[in-house]
Amino acid sequence: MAHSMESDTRKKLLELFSEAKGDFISGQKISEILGCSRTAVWKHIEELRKEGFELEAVRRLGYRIVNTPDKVTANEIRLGLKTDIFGQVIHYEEEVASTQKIAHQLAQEGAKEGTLVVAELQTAGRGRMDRKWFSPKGTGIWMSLILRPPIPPQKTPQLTLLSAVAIAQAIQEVTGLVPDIKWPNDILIHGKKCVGILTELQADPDRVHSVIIGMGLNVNHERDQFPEELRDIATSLAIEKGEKIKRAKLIQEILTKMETLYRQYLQHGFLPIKLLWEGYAISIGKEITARMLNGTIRGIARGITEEGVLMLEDADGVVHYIHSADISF
Ligand code: BTX
Repeated sequence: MAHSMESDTRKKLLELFSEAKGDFISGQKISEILGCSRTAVWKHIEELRKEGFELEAVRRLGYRIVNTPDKVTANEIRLGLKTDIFGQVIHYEEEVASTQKIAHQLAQEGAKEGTLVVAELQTAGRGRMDRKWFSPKGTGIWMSLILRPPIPPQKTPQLTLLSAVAIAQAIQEVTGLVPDIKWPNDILIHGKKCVGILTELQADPDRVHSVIIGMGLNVNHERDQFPEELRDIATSLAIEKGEKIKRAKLIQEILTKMETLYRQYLQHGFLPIKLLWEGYAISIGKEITARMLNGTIRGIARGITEEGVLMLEDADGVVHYIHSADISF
């Protein structure tokens, strides 16, 4: 109980600073709004400082935030977050095996839709089909979002495409870079992968309990921070942009875009998302190879269906409907 009181107060304090947009707020006002003593206010401020927030304190004027750290703590993400649901509950940890694992656990325990799990470092970050996802400390965004959509299980791949669009939009907004999406779940910049999305389910055959969207973004990695085997195929936003990016800002933008698209999706279905997705897609109209568990097909990618399934036309003119595969050009 004491703990949740603490974090409620902290949340309010950050909201106050967020509303102040860099202006001073008097200690008096803060203590009134938070309903705590001036000494308690001072203690909260000290704690924010320990987390890397730079706060200026001036007599008679009060406090103001001068700079925020490049961290992905719950506080950092909350400061200025404009969503109603996504990221309103944040579960942050410094180091985890995989944020997916924690999100699954929380979902099972009844976590609310929009709950976000985020970590600085993953020791066992995972990709699709038990592949590994390289998730070093402090440079990337490693997070999982819990959704509870009222849709049947077979439609959940659409949420991967929705997430890809949201992330592409957010990257574009924050960095000015224009990403490409490679069906179904890769986001590339200048042909190299900088984002991976992993969608996992807790479901009965006819009912979804939760969808866990895992998102991995290489943000501030330098080229030599990638292991040898990834250096030619992976990139980071900082490498492509030539400057570092505030990760919390990007997370906020992703959550905002995702919430907007998710609302549209629940109201109007997949079609509006499909149109946006096609705007970023690079595989469509090209000759590609799709590798699946049960074989390989080469052909021309004709587009995606209204369900988000890839249509691949082989040399005989037969169209194959591909639900899950790895694509190469
Ligand atoms: P994927 O199976 O499409 O891609 C995995 C492949 O991508 C690997 O086999 C490797 O070749 C390459 N790869 C590994 N790490 C990186 C990296 N950092 N950047 C670029 N390429 C890489 C993609 O799976 C889905 C990844 C989801 C990751 C998120 S992070 C938060 C959440 N927690 C978790 O454990 N996974 C998700």
